[in-house]
Amino acid sequence: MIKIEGLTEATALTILNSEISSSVRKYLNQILPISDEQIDFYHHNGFVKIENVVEQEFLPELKRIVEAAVLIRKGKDERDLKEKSQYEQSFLQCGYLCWDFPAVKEIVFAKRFAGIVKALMKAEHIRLWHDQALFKEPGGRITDAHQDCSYWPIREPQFSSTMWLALVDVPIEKGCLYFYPKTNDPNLKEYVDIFKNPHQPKFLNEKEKVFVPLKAGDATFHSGLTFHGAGENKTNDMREAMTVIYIKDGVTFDSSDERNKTHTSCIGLNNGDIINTKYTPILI
Ligand SMILES: O=C(O)CCC(=O)C(=O)O
Repeated sequence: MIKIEGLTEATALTILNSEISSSVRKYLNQILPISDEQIDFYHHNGFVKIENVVEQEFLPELKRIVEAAVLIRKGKDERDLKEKSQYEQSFLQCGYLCWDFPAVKEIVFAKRFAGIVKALMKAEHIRLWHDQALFKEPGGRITDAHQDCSYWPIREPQFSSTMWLALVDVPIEKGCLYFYPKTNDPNLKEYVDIFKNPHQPKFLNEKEKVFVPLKAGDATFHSGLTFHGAGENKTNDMREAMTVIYIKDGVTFDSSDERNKTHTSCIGLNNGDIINTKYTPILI
């Protein structure tokens, strides 16, 4: 049974049924400029850390909204961590929250975040791919190393990017992300079945592995190609992160892999179509 400090189902519903404050709404839609060095770092290494994507003044409201949504999605699950599948022991995964909770939609649709990806991808327009809160429970196991694009039917995976926003401080011992720099190479592909039967791709043993601890409000952005994972949560507190995944406008649907071709975000598309569904609106 998951517990989030200070939240009950009733208070969570009140939060989710309330309007986001006008100051946070304004903040979420202000563009945050990033530097050429940050853009170059992202292209070179396949990820970049950006500090203070959400400043302390604005974070508590965002954090409470995401926590409330997670509690409503997962609060009825009575199982202990040990009773869960190996995959579920890596994180509580709550996807497509923005379509159920208007307050979460304000966060997921924020131009502040999409604008960073627009700059990183040097794109004209950015679409939403999907969102997911990823909370790692106290005692939660590692997140096995993988490449996100394995699970996504996108023909141009170099134009997909995940924002992983820390809602709490995430030091190494709480299960921060680790990345394998420079694995954002279209020639490096290996499907890791993190859901049922994870393995460690052999070539990763030769690669550098970089842990990226974050302070609350910091975020990392990683390419859909970049191999990454996360450590265990050795603390007694929940590791709380919100992710939003973006694609460059114009990327196309690739239905050639049976394992991912029924992805919700591509509903109704035919092979080769531009990804433009009700789940993938233009954000900026
Ligand atoms: O949060 C985690 O433990 C893993 C996150 C991840 O793999 C991702 O956001 O792509």
